[in-house]
Amino acid sequence: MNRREFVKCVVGGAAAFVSGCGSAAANRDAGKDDRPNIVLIMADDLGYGDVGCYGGTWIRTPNIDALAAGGMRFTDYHSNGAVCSPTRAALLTGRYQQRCGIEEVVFAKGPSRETGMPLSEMTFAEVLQGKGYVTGIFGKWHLGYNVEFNPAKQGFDEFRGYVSGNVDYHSHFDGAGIEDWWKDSEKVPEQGYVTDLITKHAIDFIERHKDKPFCLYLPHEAPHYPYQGRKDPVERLGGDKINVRTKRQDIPRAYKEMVEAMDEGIGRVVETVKRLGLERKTFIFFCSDNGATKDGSNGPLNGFKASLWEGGHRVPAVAYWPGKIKAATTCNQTVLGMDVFPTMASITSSELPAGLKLDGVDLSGVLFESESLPERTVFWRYRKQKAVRKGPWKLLVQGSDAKLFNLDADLGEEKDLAGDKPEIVTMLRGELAAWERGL
Ligand SMILES: [Ca+2]
Repeated sequence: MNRREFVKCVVGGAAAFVSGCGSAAANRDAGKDDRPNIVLIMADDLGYGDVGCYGGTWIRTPNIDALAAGGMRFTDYHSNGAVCSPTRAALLTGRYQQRCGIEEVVFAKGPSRETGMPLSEMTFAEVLQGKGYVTGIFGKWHLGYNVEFNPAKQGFDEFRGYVSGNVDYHSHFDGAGIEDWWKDSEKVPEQGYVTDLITKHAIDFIERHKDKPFCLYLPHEAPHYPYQGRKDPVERLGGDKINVRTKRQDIPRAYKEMVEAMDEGIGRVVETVKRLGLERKTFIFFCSDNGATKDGSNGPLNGFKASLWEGGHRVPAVAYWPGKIKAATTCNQTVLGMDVFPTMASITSSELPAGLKLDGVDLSGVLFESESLPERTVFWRYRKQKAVRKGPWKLLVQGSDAKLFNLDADLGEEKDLAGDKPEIVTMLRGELAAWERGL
């Protein structure tokens, strides 16, 4: 059975492939469905130092901070990629992005624009759709521009948003000057500030589906450029009349406003979940898709977006589920974006199609029982850099150069221990080579 047949079959309720599908549908009819909802919120280029509960002081993020105060804050969470598209591929598929060929940004210009995540990939949305969930994505896709790669083809019942890496927050033109605002698999323009549109559609989705199990994916644009607050002018008018990067001189002011608008939107989404009485049956997870650029802050971390120093991929992440996740807890275990899919599958008691092997691991024990994950080695690869992580050790490889850091003692990656610990370097190099061979 291929992936398409699996989805079709399960949606049709004909298969015993996903357990409990038929009885769940009956439950839904009776209005007593106790399957938990999922709300997955992801910021774009938000750094460790851009969020209050991570020690950031220059931007106010009371609503993200409130999720951390009422749930679990991860100090060692990493995006799988150091840039947008690779992280999203891994998040959606639960596997290293290298496996589906999304190692680089899917760019708005050039031959890259014609590419996208292969439809043969199984996404969390497809698995949950098969389990009877209503699935929605509002915000940024960035896994293919052509309609053949649209979220509607990858398990999402509803989509409002854009398929490129960034759009003008007001005019919704992408970096190539092409209008980029969609309703499902059609371009349908809509007036409004991107961050507020995402929030508006999220609330509407929750209200419409409050009596069914839903999976809501909110990939925000903030604080990715173009740097535009709610009252800032349009920068892209379409065609050649664009500035791909803003030329404004007051970037910090705009950046701050963008994060605060997103934080406010997150607060409104959480408030909606509470108002509808869904708080104790909704798993909310917030994260960023890579580290901040030099316009933001990665706090104590070295490096920025697009590098494999910690500042490129160690990012804020918070899990919230009152009654299930203890309030004000901190998780110091190494966790990656690709772990979100298997965690969702576990929480929703979804079985994966036979033969689908995920690289991520189920975090339920960590979230609900304060358990430790089994020891594992994890990997990053982007352009000329590769990184390996095992326990406190991180190997950062660039060409023939390899640096070794003990992140427990040296979060800022300042003291290279490669010369002192050659045996660890050799071990991690061996694991890296084996991982690359297995891709
Ligand atoms: Ca990004």
